[in-house]
Amino acid sequence: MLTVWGRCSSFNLQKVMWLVGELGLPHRHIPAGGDYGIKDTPEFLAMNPHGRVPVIDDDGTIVWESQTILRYLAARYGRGTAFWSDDPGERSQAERWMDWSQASLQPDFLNGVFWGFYRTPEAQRNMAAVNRRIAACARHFELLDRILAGRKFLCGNSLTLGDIPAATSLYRYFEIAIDRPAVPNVEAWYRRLQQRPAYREHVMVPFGELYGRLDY
Ligand SMILES: N[C@@H](CCC(=O)N[C@@H](CS)C(=O)NCC(=O)O)C(=O)O
Repeated sequence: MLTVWGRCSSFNLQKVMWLVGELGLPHRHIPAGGDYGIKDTPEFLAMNPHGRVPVIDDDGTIVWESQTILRYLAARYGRGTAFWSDDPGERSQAERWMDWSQASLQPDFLNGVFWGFYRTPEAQRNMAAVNRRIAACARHFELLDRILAGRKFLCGNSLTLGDIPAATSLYRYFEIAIDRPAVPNVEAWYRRLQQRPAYREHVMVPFGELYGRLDY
């Protein structure tokens, strides 16, 4: 049985749970991190020495780092679906978007805007820095808008691992009170994803508990 640890409001847990839902994998979910604690216990640290969520235990195979977990689950359970290809060139189509998201979009959106603006109490916000990150996000989403012209998902007409990290940002990006450019193709992509039960259940999770909180 697959066990997944992490609180439902965790961005990185959401990526994993979205894929678990898409693949229809039987699993047990254990809330951890945030107010649930657990992540600093010796048992948890023995699984992930960084004490971060998500972590999975798949019949004794322990994996941490959300995007490594995505690759693991897709390779283990997604062969023959659009989530995994044994051809390295084909697989790189999705992997480049995963890595771009983690290296470029996530630092600007999740760290710069979501943490800098939403999670930081108003009196402590550095709005000059936040505004630079909002502008960087506008450029990222405008680029995605150009990529998505004439296609349903980032790598073509099927949902792949390439969509998961970037599209996990969409719910928060469109919900928080910041300036955004017009990105009609990104908005159409977001509407398409909202038709997927796994996206609605695991990504569109209200995040009010995180407002003004920097403690986890
Ligand atoms: N690079 C790691 C980051 C893990 C991480 O920072 N997780 C956050 C939640 S998104 C965490 O554990 N925060 C502490 C907490 O929830 O208590 C990954 O992608 O899995």
